[in-house]
Parts: sequence; structure tokens; C-alpha cells
Amino acid sequence: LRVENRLRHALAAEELVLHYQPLIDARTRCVVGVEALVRWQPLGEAIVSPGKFIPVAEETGLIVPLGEWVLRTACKQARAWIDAGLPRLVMAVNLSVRQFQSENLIGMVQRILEETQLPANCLELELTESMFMEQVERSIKTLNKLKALGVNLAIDDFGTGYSSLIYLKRFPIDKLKIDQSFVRDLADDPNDREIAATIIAMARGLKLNVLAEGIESEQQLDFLRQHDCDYYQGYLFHRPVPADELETWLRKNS
Ligand code: G
Ligand code: G
Ligand code: MN
Ligand code: NA
Repeated sequence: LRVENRLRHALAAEELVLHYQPLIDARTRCVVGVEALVRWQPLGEAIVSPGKFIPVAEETGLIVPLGEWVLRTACKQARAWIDAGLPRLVMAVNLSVRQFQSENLIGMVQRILEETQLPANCLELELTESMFMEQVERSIKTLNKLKALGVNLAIDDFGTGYSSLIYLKRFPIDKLKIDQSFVRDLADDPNDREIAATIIAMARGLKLNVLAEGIESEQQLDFLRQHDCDYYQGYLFHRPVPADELETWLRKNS
């Protein structure tokens, strides 16, 4: 309860900030998008990672206003970068289970796109496999409605869920994000190499884009390049940073 109240206060007191991490096109090595990652910075205290407070927000339902704040802030930022003349980027935003199952999701996304005047194809929503398990038919309807708005859909943490691969065939998905747990030991774990290579080949066969998360070393990158992964993300390229810092870097590097 204490965390819940502090989090409620954080939302009102504007203690939440978004950091942005570049998504890199493997062929051109250019930044083609960013992932928005929420951070909580209580006044005078250290940053709290979302791994600690997103689960609390989920349990208490606070994720709904918090998630709306994240989506609006990210879309506003993407619009501001377009207006500032920077190359067009895709803004990737994580959704939580409760947000995905909310009756108001489609309306909220539509309203925020209108409000911020962000073209729908500049928004990518990151979903996880666990969101689809319970109600497959309902999930497909929701995803179709999101696609009808024109937004992109990515499966985050791919390979870690209790997945049935059926959704790859039936769901209107654009991209798979290979979970960082498979990327971490690519240099020396033959199983991870096999899994990563298989996901990339499968994505290719299904005409889905594929991104590898958590790339930290040249060795990991070499392997992913050899296997023709489409997009890269990780500390090797850039850490998640505040908007102004990213903007400075984009001006220098694009
Ligand atoms: O940035 P970091 O690695 O600390 O993020 C930890 C977890 O929090 C990741 O699983 C990430 O997807 C999740 N996360 C970060 N920002 C958001 C957000 O805005 N909404 C939701 N639902 N999850 C987020
Ligand atoms: O669940 P999701 O994939 O959204 O979470 C992404 C998380 O991974 C973010 O919290 C981000 O800070 C973290 N992250 C991004 N790049 C790297 C990396 O290269 N190494 C590690 N260890 N974490 C990373
Ligand atoms: Mn993500
Ligand atoms: Na992930």
C-alpha cells in the first residue's frame, strides 16, 4: 500500500520520466526508432526501475492512468522531434497486460494519436506473449482494431512466454523482439545461438521483422549480422537516455 500511495503521488507530482533507447536498422546502421522506457525519480532519491513499480501499478490498477501518461508523453515527444526536423522515428511503447485487456485501449490510442497529431505508423506497441494466452479470440479482435488504426505491433521478450506459436499465424503482428536472455550468452552458449538463429529464420519465413534486444558486444553483433537480423537494440549502440540527451545525439548522428 505504501508503494501504491507513493506511486499515485509520483504520477500527480510529475516524478515519472521517460528515457529513450535507439532501435538500429541492421543494414544502414541508422537509428530508425526509439523505445520509451519509464523511470521513477522521487525527489532527492535514486531512480526506481520499472521492474520494481510496474508490477505494483499492474496489481493496483494504477497502470491504466500511468500507461496513458506514458503513451501520451511518448507520442508528444515523437511529434516534437518531427516538428524539430529530425528524421522520422518509430516510437515504441510497452503495454502491460491490464492495459491490453482494458475496454478503453483502442479509444485511448486513437485519442492520443489525434491529440498529438502523431502519424499512426510512427507508433509501435510492444506486447508480450502472456497477454494473449487467456482470451485468444478477444486478443485477435483487439490486435485487428489496433492495426486498423495504423499502428505497428511488436512481440516483446519473444521466446520467454508460455507461447503457442499459433498466434504468429493468426495475429496481425509486424515484429518479433528476441528476448535479451537469448542474446546475453550468444558468444558461448550453443543453445542460445540455435534459438536466436531459429527465431530469425522463422521471422523471415513468416515475413515478420525481427529485432535482437540487449546487444552489448561485437561478438553478439557478429552472430546476429551473419544470421541477417533486421534490427538491433542494446548498450553496444546506446543506453536509454532522457529526451534532451537523445536529441543532441540524434543531431550529431543523423
Ligand atoms: O528499462 P528497464 O530494463 O529497467 O525495464 C524493465 C521492465 O519494465 C521491462 O520489462 C520493460 O518492458 C518494462 N517497462 C519499461 N517501461 C515501461 C512502460 O512504460 N510500460 C510498461 N508496461 N512496462 C514498461
Ligand atoms: O522488457 P523490455 O524488453 O521492454 O525491457 C527492456 C529493458 O532492457 C529496459 O529496461 C532496458 O533498460 C534494458 N536494456 C536495454 N538494452 C540493454 C542491454 O544491452 N543490456 C541489458 N542488460 N539491458 C538492456
Ligand atoms: Mn520492450
Ligand atoms: Na524485452
